Amino acid sequence: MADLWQSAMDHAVSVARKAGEVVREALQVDRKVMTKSSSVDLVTQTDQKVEKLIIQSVQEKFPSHRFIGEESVAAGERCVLTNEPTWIIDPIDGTTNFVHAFPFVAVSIGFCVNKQVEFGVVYSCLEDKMFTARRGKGSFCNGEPLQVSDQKDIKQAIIATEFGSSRDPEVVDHIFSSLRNIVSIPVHGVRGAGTAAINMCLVASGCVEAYYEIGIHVWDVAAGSLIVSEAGGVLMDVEGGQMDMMSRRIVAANSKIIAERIVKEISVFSPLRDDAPPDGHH
Ligand code: LIP
Repeated sequence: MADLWQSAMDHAVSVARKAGEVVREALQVDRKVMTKSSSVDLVTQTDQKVEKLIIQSVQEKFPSHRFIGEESVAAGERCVLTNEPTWIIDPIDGTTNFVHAFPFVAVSIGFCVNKQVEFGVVYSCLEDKMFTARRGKGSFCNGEPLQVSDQKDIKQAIIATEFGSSRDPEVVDHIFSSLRNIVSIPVHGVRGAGTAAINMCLVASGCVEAYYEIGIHVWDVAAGSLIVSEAGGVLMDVEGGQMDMMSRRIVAANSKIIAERIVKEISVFSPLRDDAPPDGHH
């Protein structure tokens, strides 16, 4: 099996690079925006085109594999992770950035077997940085090994987070309450690249000590989660305990100490799970 997954990973890297080319070209022409769950949850024809391109190319090589894709789910497909080999795809992570030409846009491809991420590929296509991780084999950026920061003092840390794509006043209150607590620790700074995948690559690269967010989806974090853990980092739920990829909540940090410190400051809420049944219960 090990060799099979290696060839799947090689394929993921090459298709991510191709997808990145399409994204780069489209940045010049396709800025026609549509909306999904809210007026700030954006999608473009390029998201849909790139997801199709990736799925078709993978299907040709691995016809029995399954897919969870951001735009396929938006189009009504169920988001269910089984034990079968499954490709979890975000064709453009950072769609809002793409629409505004803010220069952090990623193609994110995670690959799970038995619900465990076997490899993750995040291509930051405007920076031309290819982040990769294979379970048990480390994380890399353009072939160079990655290592999380060794800073354990939260007061010397930079924390990454996002404002997300909900403008529900209650959600906004939670976001600002967490942010206020964290800024007031005080930390060195708070940053956000506008994409979960790139924020996680920044944790893996040692540029920020942690990233947390509530409201992300499995396709935003599947690949990045392995890139963080293979670079020596930890993943946690926002209430502590094990991170659940379908829960739409994540803390990714350089260490358990930093993750647990962040958890203390997060104003917690629970969005509808990615794998919630269509009748919409929590
Ligand atoms: C984005 C995430 C980001 C989050 C946004 C959005 P998209 O993904 O990466 O962290 O704050 O709301 O979900 O929609 O650009 O793929």
